[in-house]
Amino acid sequence: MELKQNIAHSDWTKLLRAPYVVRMKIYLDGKFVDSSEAKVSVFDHGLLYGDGVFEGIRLYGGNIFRLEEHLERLEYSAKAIMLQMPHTRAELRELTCETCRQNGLTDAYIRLVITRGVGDLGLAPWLCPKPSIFIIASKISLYPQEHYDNGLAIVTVPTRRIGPAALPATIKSLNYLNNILGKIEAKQFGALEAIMLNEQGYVAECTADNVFIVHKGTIITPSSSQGALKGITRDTVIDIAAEIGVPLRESDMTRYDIWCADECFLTGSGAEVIPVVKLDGRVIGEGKPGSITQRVLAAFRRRVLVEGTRI
Ligand code: PXG
Repeated sequence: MELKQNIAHSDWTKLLRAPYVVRMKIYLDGKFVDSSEAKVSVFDHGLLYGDGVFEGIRLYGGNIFRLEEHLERLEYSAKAIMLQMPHTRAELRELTCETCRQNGLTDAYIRLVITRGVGDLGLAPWLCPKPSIFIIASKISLYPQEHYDNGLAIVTVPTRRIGPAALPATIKSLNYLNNILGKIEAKQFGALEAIMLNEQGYVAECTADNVFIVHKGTIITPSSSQGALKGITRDTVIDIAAEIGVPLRESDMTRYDIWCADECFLTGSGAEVIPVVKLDGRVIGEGKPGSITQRVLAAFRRRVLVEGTRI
């Protein structure tokens, strides 16, 4: 497959990492094992069918950001797919912290995954007697700093966000193929992220980020009923808007609303708060990160250092 390389090649390589070659301790089904030993079965239904749920969590300066909210979302995702949680909330909290401690990390990306576990071939989840769980705490590479300084140019991709009747966007499941198709299309257009529309043509979210615009002094974001994940960073931005006194509302959003917005930014545990200055070739606002976006980003960076669960 040939992908157009409009993006500086270095941008992509900076985003590529191979954490599995670095020695680290992984929590896997009851014990901490070396990464070289951390293996799941080819009969795991998480692998065979994408049957499982996960969280992507951040550790900042020894504090896990909004751990309770992530664990709650994980529990809700598991409940929605009728997956038995292998640990209590208290156990998961401790195991997540311990994974960071075992690896001597103070700043990290934590991936917590629960799969349906090992079973015979066949979709039926009852073929899998025991769910499997693993927790990886690894270093994270963010978008290159220049994109926080200058803003991203993104595109709308043809692949639509899966509708809520098929798979509610609120479930953070291991089925990311829809988003991956969006990511591939973004790269073909030379962009690092992409707007995904829902089946009705309204803006849902990006492939791994929520989307916000600022219009005439109000922050606006699509509601989760339009196909947006209830992002933990999104919730944080809602709190920040109240803190800094900027009105915020959830609303249906079309591409037009973004093209004609004064500012646009994306949020996610990986991306944090990142400005967008162009969509589909249209310059947004003045073509540079807007003042409200910068205030939100500054407030976010303050919060992550003081909020959180000490490991
Ligand atoms: N929408 C989707 C589809 C996501 O996957 C978000 C929104 C933002 O949610 P949070 O809770 O993170 O604010 C996500 C999150 C990765 C990675 O490994 C993906 C996410 C977060 C962190 C890392 O690519 N997606």
